[in-house]
Amino acid sequence: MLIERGEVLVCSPGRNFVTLRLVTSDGVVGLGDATLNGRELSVASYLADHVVPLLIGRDAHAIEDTWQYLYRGAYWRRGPVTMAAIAAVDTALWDIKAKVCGLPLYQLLGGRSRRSCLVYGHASGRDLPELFDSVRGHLELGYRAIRIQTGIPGFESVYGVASVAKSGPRYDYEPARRTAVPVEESWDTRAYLRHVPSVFEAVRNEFGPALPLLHDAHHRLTPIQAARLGKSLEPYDLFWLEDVTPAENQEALRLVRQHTTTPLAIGEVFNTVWDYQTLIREQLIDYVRSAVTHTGGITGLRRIFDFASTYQIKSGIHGPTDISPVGLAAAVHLGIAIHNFGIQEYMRHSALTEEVFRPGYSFVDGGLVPSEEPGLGVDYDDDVAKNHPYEAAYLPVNRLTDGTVHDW
Ligand code: GCO
Ligand code: MG
Repeated sequence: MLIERGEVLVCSPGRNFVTLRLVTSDGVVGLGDATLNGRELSVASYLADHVVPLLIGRDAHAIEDTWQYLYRGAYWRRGPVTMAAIAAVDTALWDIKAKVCGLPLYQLLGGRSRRSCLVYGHASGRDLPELFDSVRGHLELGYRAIRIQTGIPGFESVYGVASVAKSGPRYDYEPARRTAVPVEESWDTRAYLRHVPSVFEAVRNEFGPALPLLHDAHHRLTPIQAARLGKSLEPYDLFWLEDVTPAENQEALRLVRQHTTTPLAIGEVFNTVWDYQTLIREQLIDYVRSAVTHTGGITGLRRIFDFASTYQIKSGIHGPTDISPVGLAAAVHLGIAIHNFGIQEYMRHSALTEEVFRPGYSFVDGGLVPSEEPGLGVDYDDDVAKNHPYEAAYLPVNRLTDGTVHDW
């Protein structure tokens, strides 16, 4: 069974998505997600100009060989654009193989290790009353673990908090804006560090000790600031504290780790197992945050999880709305199969997105359950998609109050 055709599909049902569709000589169709928020067209070009032409006529079953061919064979290896493109090919080939076998994809990854993948949702508010409403809304929807983000007094917009108040429980903060240049936000680390512990104290007082709570510092702290934050949050028993430092400096986590027992999660901007080498070998983190979409697909992420499992480090797959339903479906198939599953991020796509991508996974009792259809269990509707063409959008740029560019 040979790969006969590859189509790169770009659509924007409220936000941009890049999808690869591979079609075999037997007419079997596979889908892969290649969405890289704010840089979508670079991956679309990498796929259309440099990858799809190499796939035509290749054995559709040779997943590992194709992965190595695209990774080692490119000479210029790693990086988010390359690894998102490889991810899309890899995921589409797994989708095809599972369809040919007539099995849901997780069966090819070893079968079920659990009934469902526990997820966490995103509660946010500019202040405590708004945050509490958002937490309650999530609990009513059935969430059993919740990420907590709030505004910082004196700051207009802060990462993870919708800039306009939203009614209803759905968390639909999408940081990428459809503007010609990125919007700019501002930041003060000292104000943040003073504020966050009081937020968690209030949430614990209101919602009790049992609810798993998470928090994302979004790469903004130095190692010593991160250590202080981890320590100050210890009384509130976090499930994890995410991306405390810009972790391309893996050794920085040694200092953080020496000072706090708050569990740490890192990796949404990582692309390969090499990005985790020190973090995993020295047991500097507790959860691996990568997405199938950004780490070379199921093949690439499985490699990272297997390495992590030898150190009791668990999965925490990145699942914001910029991972398409195709990428999320792949995550759920992988998460249900691996032994070292931790938790899955689940923000919920808009109804319009789910009209373009018809996902077969379901949200039951606070967890995601994969589709039982052969393959990934996601269909792409070209007719709906063509009414929603690409629109340029950027993630924000962050500045300190004196104007210095800071990590966003
Ligand atoms: C998360 C993330 C996202 C990112 C987004 C960037 O934890 O889900 O931090 O919200 O900001 O994926 O495109
Ligand atoms: Mg994050």
